[in-house]
Amino acid sequence: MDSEKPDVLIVGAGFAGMYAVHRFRELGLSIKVLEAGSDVGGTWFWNRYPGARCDVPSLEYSFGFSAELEQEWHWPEVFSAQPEILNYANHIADKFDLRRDIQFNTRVSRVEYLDEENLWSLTSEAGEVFKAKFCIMATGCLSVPNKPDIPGDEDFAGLKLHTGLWPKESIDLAGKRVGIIGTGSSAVQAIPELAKAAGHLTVFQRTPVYTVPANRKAMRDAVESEFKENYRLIRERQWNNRGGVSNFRPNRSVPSKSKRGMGGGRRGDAGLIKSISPEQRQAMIDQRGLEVILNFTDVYTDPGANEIANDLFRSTVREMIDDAEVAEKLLPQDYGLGCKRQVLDRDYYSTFNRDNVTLVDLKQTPIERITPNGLTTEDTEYDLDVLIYATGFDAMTGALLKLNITGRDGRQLTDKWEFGPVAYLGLQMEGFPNLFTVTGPGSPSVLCNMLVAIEQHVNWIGDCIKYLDGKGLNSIEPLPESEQRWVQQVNKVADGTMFTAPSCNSWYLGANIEGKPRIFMPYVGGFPQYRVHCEAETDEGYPGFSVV
Ligand code: N01
Repeated sequence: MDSEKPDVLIVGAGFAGMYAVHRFRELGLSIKVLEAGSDVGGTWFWNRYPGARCDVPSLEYSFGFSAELEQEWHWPEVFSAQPEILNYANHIADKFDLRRDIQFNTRVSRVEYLDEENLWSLTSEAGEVFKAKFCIMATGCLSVPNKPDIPGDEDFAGLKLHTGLWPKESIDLAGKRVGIIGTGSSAVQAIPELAKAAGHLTVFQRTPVYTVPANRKAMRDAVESEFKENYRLIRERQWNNRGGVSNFRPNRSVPSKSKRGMGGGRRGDAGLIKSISPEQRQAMIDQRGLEVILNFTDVYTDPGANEIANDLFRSTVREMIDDAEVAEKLLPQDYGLGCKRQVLDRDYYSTFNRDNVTLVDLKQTPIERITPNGLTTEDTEYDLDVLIYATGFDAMTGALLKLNITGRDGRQLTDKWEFGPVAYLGLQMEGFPNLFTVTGPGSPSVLCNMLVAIEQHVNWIGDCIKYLDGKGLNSIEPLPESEQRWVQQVNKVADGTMFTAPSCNSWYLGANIEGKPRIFMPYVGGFPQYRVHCEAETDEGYPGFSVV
C-alpha cells in the first residue's frame, strides 16, 4: 500500500510533533504524523503512573507560539500533575485541529531514504508505507522504556507494569503486595502514592537518589495574572536563559538568575557554598529547606564544594527517617549532586517511616530472579501481586536507533552511531539528507525547558524547509566537518562538570543501558549559546551544511 504523499512526514505526536503540525501548516506545507499511541501527548500520554508530575513550573512549561493559548489556559497547580499536562496537550490538539493530520495507532518500524527519488519511505508495523521529501523525528528523548533482563521475568504470575508504559485503566492496589524496582525520578514520584494505595510496598533500590522536596503550591490567581500580563517578556527571558526558564517572579522587577540548566529545584544563585561557614549553611537549610543546597553554584564545578553539599544532604535526610539503618541505605555515597538529573519529591523519605513499606538494598542483596510468586534476592523471597519496573529509559538515542533508519547509499544510523551519537546541532546527521531530529543528541534538549527547546527546533526546521523550497533545492545534510566539530564542542563543554565526573553513571551518559557507549549526549553549553550557532546557520545560508 502506498499512501498519499505529504511534504513532510513526522514521527511522534507528543508536544514536538504537535507543534510541528501547527507550524508547518502556517508555512503552507502538507503534513502527516504517524503516532504509535492512540492519542496525542507523547511522554504525558505514556507516563500515567501515580504521582507523575512535571518538575518545571507549568506557566513556563507551556507553549509560547499562541498568545491566545497562553491567556486562555489555566493551570491549577504551580507544578502540574500528568493529567493536567495531558489535558493541555488535548486542548492544543482540539484548538488547532491537529488530529486531522495525525494517524494514531501507527508504530513506524522502518525508515529508509530512497536515493533515486529523493524521498523518505516510512513503513509501519502493519506494513503501511508512507513517503515524503522531508522526515521529522519528533520521537522524544525519554520514550523507549528500559526493561532490564531479569531472569524469570516471563514467569511472574501477577501484574507487571512499567512506569513509562502505564495503562489508562485505573489499577486497584488495595490490599496488594506491590514491588517496585528502581529509585529514579519516576519511582520517587510513584513510591509515596503507591505506599498509600497498596497493602504493602517493597522498594528494590540499587542506587540511592538525591531528592529534595518539591514546591507543592496551588496556583494563586495573582501569580497567574501577573504571568499572563508579562508573557512576552517571560518568553524572551526563556530564550535567553541557559535552561529555557524565565525565573520570572511576580512582584519583582528583577528575576533571580539561574546559572544552570534544568534540573528542578534550583531557584537562583545562593553564591558559593565554600564561602560561608557551616553554621550559615545550616541556617540557610533551616530557613529555606534542603533545596537551597542546589542553588550554590560551586556545587556543580568544584569537587570540594560538591562534597560539602553531599554531606549536608546526608545529614539532613538522616533526620527525616526513623530507622537509622534504613536511612543509611537511602543515602547516596558514591556519586555527587549534579551528576544526574535532579529529582524532586513529595514525601519520599517520610514514606519509608510507614509500616507498610520495606526497603531492599540490592547492592547488599542483588536480585537473583523473578519467580511466579514474586522476586528472589540472594537471601530473601518476596511474594508480590504487582511488580513495577521504574527502570527508566534508553534516553536520547534509543527511539531513533529503534527505527532502523537507512540513509543515503544504504548507510545505517546504527553503524554511524556505533560509538555514540554523531549529529550536527542535534538537528541533522550527515548521510541522512532531509531528515531532522527535534531535540536530538547534541542539542540542549533534556537540559532545557522541553517546550522552549521544541519551539526553537521546530521553527528552525520549518525555516530550513522553506528556504530549500524557496530556492528550488533538493536536499540538505550537514558537512562531515561541521558535524565532527560540533560533537567535539558538545564534549568540550561537558568536560569538567559534575555531569561527566568519573563517579557519575547517568542516563545522560548512556550509563544506564548495558553496552551503550559512554558519551554525554545533550549540549550543556546553554540554550542561548546554542541558539547562536543555529541562527548563524540560518542567517548565513547554511554554511555548515551541504545543500544540493
Ligand atoms: O529513570 P532513571 P526514571 N536492577 O533512569 C534502576 C524524567 N522524568 O524513569 O541507578 C535494579 O532515572 C536504576 O538504578 P541504577 C527525568 O528526566 C521526569 O526514574 O541504574 N534497578 C534507577 O534507580 C528523569 O531523569 C520527571 O543503579 C535498576 C532506576 O531504575 C528521567 O525521566 C518524572 C535496574 C531508573 O531511574 C528518567 O527517570 C519522571 C536493574 N536491573 C521522570 N535497572 C519529572 O518531570 C535500572 N534500575 C519530575
